[in-house]
Amino acid sequence: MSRETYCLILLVILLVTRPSLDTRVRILTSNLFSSWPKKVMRRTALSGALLLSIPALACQTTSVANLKTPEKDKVPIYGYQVVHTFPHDPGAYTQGLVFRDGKLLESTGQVGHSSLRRVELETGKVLQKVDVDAPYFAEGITLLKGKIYQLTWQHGLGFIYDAWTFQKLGEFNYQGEGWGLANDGQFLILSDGSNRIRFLDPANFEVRKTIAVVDGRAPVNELNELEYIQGEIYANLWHADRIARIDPRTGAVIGWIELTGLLARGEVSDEEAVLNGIAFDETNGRFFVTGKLWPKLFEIRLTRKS
Ligand SMILES: [Ca+2]
Repeated sequence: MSRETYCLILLVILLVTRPSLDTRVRILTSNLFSSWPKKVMRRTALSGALLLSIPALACQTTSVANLKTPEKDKVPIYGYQVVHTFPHDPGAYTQGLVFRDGKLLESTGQVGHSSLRRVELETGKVLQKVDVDAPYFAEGITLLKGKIYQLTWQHGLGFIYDAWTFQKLGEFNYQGEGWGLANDGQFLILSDGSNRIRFLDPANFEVRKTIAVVDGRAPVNELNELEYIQGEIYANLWHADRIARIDPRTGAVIGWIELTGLLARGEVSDEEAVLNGIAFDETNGRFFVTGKLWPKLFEIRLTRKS
């Protein structure tokens, strides 16, 4: 008999007999040890129930452990195919990227060069731009219910803009650093360079939930630019040619996208010109990625590697 079958049978027996288990064990011990004092018999009955429970608990623990291990080992790895290559402003230090209504929205960083832009996908032409003045270093952006939210790196200050006019509507505060930003239609989803992702209520910017991103048991740190795509969080990792696909309920990494070789060697020279920027065209299912100071933006299709 397999261990699983044994555990199942034992659990069924326990469930069926549980309400009267104490009584049955007492009758049994009473018949066997009728001459023993009542106090001793009661102890024997309880010990019997405990002894029967221990294997069941052991079975349960083993089952949960068995469930976790294969999941950890089975995180799929994806590669890519380039569908289209588009021009991208090589002066844009990309910190936030969104696709909405046929255009890209982009946030660029570095003090004195920070901005919010609307960009034509096909040409890379900047159609609309508002500068973010020093001392602020702009970071992630997201568009939620007609408003664009933009983070700054180390000032704990965010800006809110009208999504069409780029008119500034307000500001908000948050604890710690601001790196990437996305939303799930309800909450702002914020990364801060650690493995922590916070969910902020856009009504008052209070933290409603925090998840710790882990690959198996290992924390996945330096989470950068984000995108919420079809129920998952996609996250760039700073200085890595890979994107993590994250379960927003648990923080578990449920897939890796390997993008090594996407931009040919020599196309950028700055060591900070790293992959950063994920956007998704919900209408047509198109997936876009670029990097800081990259001259190109790519539409890619994911391929399963393992
Ligand atoms: Ca994004």
